[in-house]
Amino acid sequence: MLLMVVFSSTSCKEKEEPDNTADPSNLTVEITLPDQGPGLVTIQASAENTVEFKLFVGNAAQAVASNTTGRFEYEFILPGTYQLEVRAYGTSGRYIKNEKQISLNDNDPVTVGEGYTTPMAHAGYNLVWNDEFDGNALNTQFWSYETGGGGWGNNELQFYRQENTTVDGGLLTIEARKESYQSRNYTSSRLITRNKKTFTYGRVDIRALLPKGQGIWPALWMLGNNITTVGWPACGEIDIMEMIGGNGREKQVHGTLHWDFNGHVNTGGTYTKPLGIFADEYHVFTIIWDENAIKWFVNDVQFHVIDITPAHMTEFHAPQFFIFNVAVGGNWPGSPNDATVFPQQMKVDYIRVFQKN
Ligand SMILES: [Ca+2]
Repeated sequence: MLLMVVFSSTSCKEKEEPDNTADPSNLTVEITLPDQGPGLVTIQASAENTVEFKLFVGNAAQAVASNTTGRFEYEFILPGTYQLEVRAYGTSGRYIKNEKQISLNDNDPVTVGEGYTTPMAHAGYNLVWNDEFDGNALNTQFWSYETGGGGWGNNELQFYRQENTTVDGGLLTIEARKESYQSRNYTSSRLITRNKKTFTYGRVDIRALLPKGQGIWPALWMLGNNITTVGWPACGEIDIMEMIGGNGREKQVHGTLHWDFNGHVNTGGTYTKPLGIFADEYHVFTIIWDENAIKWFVNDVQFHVIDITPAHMTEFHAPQFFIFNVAVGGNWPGSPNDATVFPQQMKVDYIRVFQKN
């Protein structure tokens, strides 16, 4: 990919001194990215009345390089999103600057063919709804966006936007980005099927590739469709899959129920991969939910079951809708750190709901 970026300048004063020397002007910057992945990024700046150019990378206070030609080559080792700033200094001592964010993709992304898959039919069940994420737009007959940045009850750091969701190549992608928007420092997406696709009981298969990194919190889950009238947790919550990013935690996913029993109660189980992490390949996250119990599976291996027959668990005998989201930060994962690579993506290959025939 040869990406040429030209952008306009803003003016800053570094020194306040009356003088008869020249201020710089007309700063333009062209950036050339590697064809694929991280590597050598070339920056060519030009400006008038300029005696020196400086390149800044990330939040560092010191320039990584300076020269009189405006041409810089900087090697990026890791994939991620980086902030670049070029300053042009005039003989006046004052400078003008350009800022630009660049994204360098992973050289070797996980393909949809890697990892476990489940069949389109299960004995004793009918397929009652599925979304294979074909085409190139989210199907709004099934899904709605929930947007906003109020912390979502968990002091989460992201602002949820429609712009962070794409459907392409048979996949739904939700991307968590490090970018400032509406006083938040991260953006992501949250999708729901409320009032559109709700179910009581059945087998749910969701095939997904999970993101990774400290502070990243992907979730595939359900809430009672009556949440707008009875509130949470009286609506009930079925967490099919939650993963908390960060060292040592990315090999685990959690399946949990939340409900009301004289206040909020919850219980759940954890599955730990014998090798690797959930970002290495696709997995299928399944619940089998009937009148008596909810069972959780990863790649058809059951790791937890909860009896839902007690009288205080009426929440789990009523329609629930789906929620897919990638949160950033919050009470459970904690905040991202310098090692967290952005952007991060959760990719969903399909969701299929089966009910007993
Ligand atoms: Ca698909």
